Amino acid sequence: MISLSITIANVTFPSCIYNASGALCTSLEELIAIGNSKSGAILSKSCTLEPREGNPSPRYHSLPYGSINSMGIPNLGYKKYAEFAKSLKRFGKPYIVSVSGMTFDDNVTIVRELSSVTEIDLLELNLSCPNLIGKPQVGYDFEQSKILFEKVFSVCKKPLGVKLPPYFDFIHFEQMANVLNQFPLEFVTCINSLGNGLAIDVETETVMIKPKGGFGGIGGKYAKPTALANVRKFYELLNRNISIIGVGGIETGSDVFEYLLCGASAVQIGTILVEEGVKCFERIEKELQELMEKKGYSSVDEVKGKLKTL
Ligand code: RRO
Repeated sequence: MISLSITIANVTFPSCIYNASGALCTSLEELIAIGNSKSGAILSKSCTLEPREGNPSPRYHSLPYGSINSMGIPNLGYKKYAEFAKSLKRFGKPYIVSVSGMTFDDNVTIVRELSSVTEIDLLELNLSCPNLIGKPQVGYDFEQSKILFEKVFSVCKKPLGVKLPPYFDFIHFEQMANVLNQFPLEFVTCINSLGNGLAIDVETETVMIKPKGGFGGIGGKYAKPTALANVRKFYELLNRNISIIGVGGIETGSDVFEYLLCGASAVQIGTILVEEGVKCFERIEKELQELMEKKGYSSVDEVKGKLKTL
């Protein structure tokens, strides 16, 4: 059988396919369900210093080719995700906590505290939540990102990666890559949802979600070409010791294969996990294995980055 196992920061993932932060991963029950599934890791919902209710509902809607959300970081507060670590250890796969502090100082505090919890394997610093009212995404401010990394790496004792927003212009890829290459980052996750999209119900002539007048992050198939481009561009620009994790519109094993070709070491599943539940991991893994077998590949590393250009 083809192995989909990978290693990032000396941590072994039994499969390169796992959940995206935000998709069915807020409560302990949901995290246990991911543990019991074929997901290659357990990644938590982004956490803040204090618990949050999030934005008013409705705040998620599925769309013909994906989803729109403006959740507003509903989560149990970082201390709970630290507490959960012990009971998630038994699943024998990495436990990753996503961090999305409301302020610069909150991010530093949360990273410092979580980095001393033995059973947490990695941290994913989310610089790209598009749904906080009055708060721009840090990932679009290259100078501020650099200042934050300087501080975060001075307190972090765990392998740490960063989740980025989508970029659309080559100069912005270069500016961000230039910042990222200066730090001991273990991975970069591309991409967060396409920020501030708008979905409309023609029948009622109304927006689909309540917060921010209906504006929200777009996920699913709508995001895939942009996500592939971000993975590819960062694969070209980043130091080779920084792994790239792809996320956006993955529904099938063939979708995962495209991400691997672009240079991803692993991928995360968001919208389709919400729609299909944790059984999606087994299906997508099987599809990927069958495709790789048909093409004569036997490991993720053999496919990684092999995209051909014309
Ligand atoms: O909770 C959210 O509204 C949310 C977050 Br933190 C994020 O990073 N991306 C997203 O689409 N929604």
